[in-house]
Amino acid sequence: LYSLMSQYLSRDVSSIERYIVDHVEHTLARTRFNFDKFDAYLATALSVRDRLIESWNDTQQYFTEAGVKRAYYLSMEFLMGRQLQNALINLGIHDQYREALKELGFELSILEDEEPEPGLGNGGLGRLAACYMDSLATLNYPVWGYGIRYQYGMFEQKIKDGNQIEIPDFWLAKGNPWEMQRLDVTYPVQFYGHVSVTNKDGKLQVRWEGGQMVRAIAYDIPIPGFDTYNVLNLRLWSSSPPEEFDLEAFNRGDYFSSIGEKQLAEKLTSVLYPNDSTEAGKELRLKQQYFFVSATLQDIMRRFKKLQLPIQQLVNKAAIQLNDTHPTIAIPELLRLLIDKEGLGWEEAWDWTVQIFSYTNHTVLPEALEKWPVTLMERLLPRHMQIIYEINRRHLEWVSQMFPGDEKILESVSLIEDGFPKMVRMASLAVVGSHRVNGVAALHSELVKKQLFPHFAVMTPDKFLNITNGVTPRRWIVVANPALSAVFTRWLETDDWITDTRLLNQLEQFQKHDDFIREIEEAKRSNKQRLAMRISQQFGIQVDNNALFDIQVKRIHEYKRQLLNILGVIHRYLFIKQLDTEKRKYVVPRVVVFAGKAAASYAQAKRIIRLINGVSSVVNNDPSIDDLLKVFFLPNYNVSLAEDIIPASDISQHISTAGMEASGTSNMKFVMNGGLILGTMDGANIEILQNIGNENIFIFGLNSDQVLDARRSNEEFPLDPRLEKVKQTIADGTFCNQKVAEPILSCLVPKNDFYMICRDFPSYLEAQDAIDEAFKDKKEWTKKTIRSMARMYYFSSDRAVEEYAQKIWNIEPAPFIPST
Ligand code: 26R
Repeated sequence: LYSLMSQYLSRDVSSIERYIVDHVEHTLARTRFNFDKFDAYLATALSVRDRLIESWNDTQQYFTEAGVKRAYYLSMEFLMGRQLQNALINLGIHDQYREALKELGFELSILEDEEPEPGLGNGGLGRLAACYMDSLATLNYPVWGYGIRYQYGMFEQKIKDGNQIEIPDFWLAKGNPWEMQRLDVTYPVQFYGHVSVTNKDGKLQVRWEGGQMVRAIAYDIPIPGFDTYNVLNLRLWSSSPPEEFDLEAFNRGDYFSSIGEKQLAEKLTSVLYPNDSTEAGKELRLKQQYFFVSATLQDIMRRFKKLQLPIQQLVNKAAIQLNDTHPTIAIPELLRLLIDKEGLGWEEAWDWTVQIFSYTNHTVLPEALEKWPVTLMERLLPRHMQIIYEINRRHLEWVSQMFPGDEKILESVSLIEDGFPKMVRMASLAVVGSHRVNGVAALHSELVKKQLFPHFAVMTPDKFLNITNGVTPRRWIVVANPALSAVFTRWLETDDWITDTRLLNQLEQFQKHDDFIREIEEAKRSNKQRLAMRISQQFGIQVDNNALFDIQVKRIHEYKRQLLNILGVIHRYLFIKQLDTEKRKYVVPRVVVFAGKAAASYAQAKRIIRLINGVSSVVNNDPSIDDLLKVFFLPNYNVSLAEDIIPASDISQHISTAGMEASGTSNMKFVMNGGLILGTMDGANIEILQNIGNENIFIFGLNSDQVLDARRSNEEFPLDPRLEKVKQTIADGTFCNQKVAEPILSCLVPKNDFYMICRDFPSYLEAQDAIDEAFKDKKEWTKKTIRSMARMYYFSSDRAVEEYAQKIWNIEPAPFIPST
């Protein structure tokens, strides 16, 4: 158990105590007799960080000495969640720390709750990046993450009178013990200015001059793997004024405007952008993108140059993964560095660039595909715009050789969208500039080829591949669900399943043991109890642990169809209300839980939150339904709340309109924790079904082909009478006022049914009925969850990153073995 780590880490409780007290006295300047909970958390975290730094240094030095090829994961978002518990578990010293703190008079789990949540991401894409870092560290892959150190992460959501309000999240207010500021790692980043061409000895020299200079400062966050000495690095950039900031204005005596300049530079990395389309085209967002890409590529080049190899070797030492299109400006930036700075010719520079880059697509929603106005690009990044035009010129020349005279194809594959204004299509740029393009689930990867890039897929079929998402079993089973983890380890007689999820397959044979079934049920009960406590603290309502916990937690978006869910809840409420006492005996009591944030400017999503809260207060306060139904909207969904909610589900809903959810990743987490899925044939649901068997998942609704057909034909159809009744109740003002109700109701007619809520409603209710029936046989239900858990090993992010390493990056594991 934790054999490797125990050799190198001092694990005895009294020296851990000493480390912690040392930090209390020397780092925090408190006395050992007078420090509060937060100090205790900080001192504990700092003592863990000290251990990580040593392994971090050894690991990185080893990578350099061994000269291994590295991969770089570029992402605008890393939704890491809290670090303390995760680090202690990965290092195998959680129990020892619990003991040490007990000696000092503290309970570890309470200190863990003191940690502010680092919410540097919107949702799925950012959390995926965090899972991948954990797996890459655990599997000893030489990879770095690069991103932005936002001072304000995802906003904090409060609910007031049923409405969402957004509170700025200044998560760094009390300091961040997990980061190391690197004042020695800084780079200048340039914006605006102009391009000049001079003739030097018959050779054209291109220079990008003038404009604004900003400085990037590195902050490093150590990423420990599980049961390995290796520690990876996540490098986040923060903006600051350049050292010699507007000295001129300063010398003119214009002190205040020179300070204004300084503040502008700092603003660059201050806030995470929400994933909503109305924010698209914003100059500051493009500046963030280039800022982090420019600093990252300078850093990668500096690391490469330390190896003192010819520049031709770069492709053998570096692979760069673009997490969605957000860092795509890295493609013209690398070309610029190779051509303008290193003096290479276009052909060679282009060849290597394509070999180095690869791109992951995370959405097919047209409104989420990034496009930047050409005019903005020309102003902000004049040299890059020239380079993009040259890429496009050569690209179109090549295409027209393949399809001579086909203007339509040229228009569709051009990197520039011809319109008013002209736009640069970042996704097309990412495809052209990468040697691999992947989707994140089997269906999604097909849609990437057929819907998004049909011509590219014909011209370069080998570029495209699927790598189905995965999630880390460390955070999503071991950290989130200690009760279940203990059952797994007890019955498997090893905890090797934590790094080899295939072993979970052995659990299936235990479904014939009543003891095993009882222990699994007991773990679920304790997790439901934990969530029930949270609910009773927040709402003052006691819920029944035996009720079916029915959960939908994710960003609020029309395509994710929280609306379909709440319409179903209203139907259930009306249905129960008209039952007599005798019939009510057969109703399965339900606790329905929602959580999720709406982008601040997404009006329809906010109305849906308002409706959910309206239904919640009516239903929860109606004594006439005998507590057979309760509805809650838990505010401020984030990673730590997810850790509490996910293990407590009996059913979770993943009910996006088919073809619209790229993958989903919480679906995997729920099933791994012994919850069943109510879902559509979309994203990774399809592969989950294939792996666990269709008797263990509740599927309903149109599939993606049928959705397209329905949209094309736009046929009239009669509304389900039950839906009519639900609509009528909403229209009556039972749950919310007309200003909220009307725009919601207007979508619930066949001709406006873009998200197929009307069409899927009847089959949704049928699936819900099937769930009630199945839940009545408790033992059989538990067996379903056991078979599901046992068959989920494919969805570990360990499997996913291995595929990236082998099929895209061409890198090998590089474990550092310290000499004792
Ligand atoms: C352009 C911009 C402001 C923006 C749009 C959309 C920024 C961020 C997003 C978020 C998207 C790209 C996202 O999170 N996609 C999700 O990625 C997950 C990981 O692959 C998938 O599981 C999930 O289905 C998908 O919605």
